[in-house]
Amino acid sequence: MRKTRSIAPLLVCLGLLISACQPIVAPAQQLPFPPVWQATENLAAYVQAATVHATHLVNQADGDEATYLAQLAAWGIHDTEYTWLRHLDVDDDGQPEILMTYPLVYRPVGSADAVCPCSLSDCRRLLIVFEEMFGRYWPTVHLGRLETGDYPFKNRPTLFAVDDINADGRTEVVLRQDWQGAHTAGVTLTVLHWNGGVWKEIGWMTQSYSDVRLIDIEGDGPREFVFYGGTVGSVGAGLQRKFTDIYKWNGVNYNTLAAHIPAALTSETPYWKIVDGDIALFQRRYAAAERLFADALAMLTNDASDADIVSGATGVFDQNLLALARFQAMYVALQLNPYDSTNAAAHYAASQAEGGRSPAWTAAFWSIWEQTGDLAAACAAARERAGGLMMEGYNYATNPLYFRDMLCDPHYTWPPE
Ligand SMILES: [Ca+2]
Ligand SMILES: [Ca+2]
Ligand SMILES: [Ca+2]
Repeated sequence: MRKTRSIAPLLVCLGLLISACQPIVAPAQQLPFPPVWQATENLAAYVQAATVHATHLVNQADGDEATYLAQLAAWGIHDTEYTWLRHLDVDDDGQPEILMTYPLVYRPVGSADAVCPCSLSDCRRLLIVFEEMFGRYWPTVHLGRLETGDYPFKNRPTLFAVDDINADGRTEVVLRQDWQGAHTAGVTLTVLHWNGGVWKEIGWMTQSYSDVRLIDIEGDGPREFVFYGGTVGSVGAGLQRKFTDIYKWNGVNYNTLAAHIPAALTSETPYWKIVDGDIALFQRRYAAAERLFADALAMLTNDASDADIVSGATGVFDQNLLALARFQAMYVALQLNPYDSTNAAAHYAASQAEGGRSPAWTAAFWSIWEQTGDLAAACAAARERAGGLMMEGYNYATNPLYFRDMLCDPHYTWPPE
């Protein structure tokens, strides 16, 4: 009892002390809403104000991501897919830095609405690096191309990777920016390296509608960037398909396009079946070519498969594709069976029944071949008959192709796009 009575005043005193000290130990400082950028405002001034605000924010959160996100949420900013703090040693000095993705709140030109808060569909961000010194976080460098460009706030950098991706023993920072054009969206990657004084850009790559991977394809150490996509998002772009672009470390940067590979043999339409069939012919892969031309014929002669042909393909376009597929099927049948023309003759007969342009080309070919067995001379006759006609349905995303270049062994530049 005595003992209890003796420490009671002490507890009261201690309680007073703690409550009195609380504002000093953990300041109940209320941060104002982030600075709002207006389109007419000076960019540098905004970035400076935002950096000051972000510095208060990261120190108030004491570098804690959950606290940081909670503060953003309290302001009504729910960009949690991209907004975070990362503790990473980006300059290889053994001490982690903080990389903060900071929401850029802006007011669009001509908008009377006060503030458009950052949302997932249209969120602009700053990426800021903080160093820890003397128990506080200090801003160092802005990453990305924020300070340059006609419309810098189109930049939306997020961290794609922080690692030694080129196997030189130093850390790289890879930023990802998702861009949105008039009718096409895409992704841009920027590779940055801390050279001891400034961030150096050692890679810049972009592709539309892209899935991006960072993998070491050959297993030799440095990783490659593999982009799969590349289509254009407008009706006027016409028939397209995805392709794979591979960017490789060349000892200096990541700007070397090491490979550009159409998504061969995954042709989505009769057109691409035929193009891939021609590629297979060019490679002397006759069985693959035969299958691809047969697939194209099946799609073009079966009404139920018309859904496979993208909207915008006209009846004339389909007829041309049918003529090409028929001719090429006949040609590859002769390549596969030079001493048995049964299959080729069946295609020849079908071509005469199907109408369109096919009868003329095929008849020119067939008469020469029947008389001489000379494929080259027969092909030359067919090409001459095709003349200067080009495929209809081409557009800005697809190089126009001459029929004569698509007959027999292809004569156009690979890969056609
Ligand atoms: Ca460091
Ligand atoms: Ca490296
Ligand atoms: Ca590699």
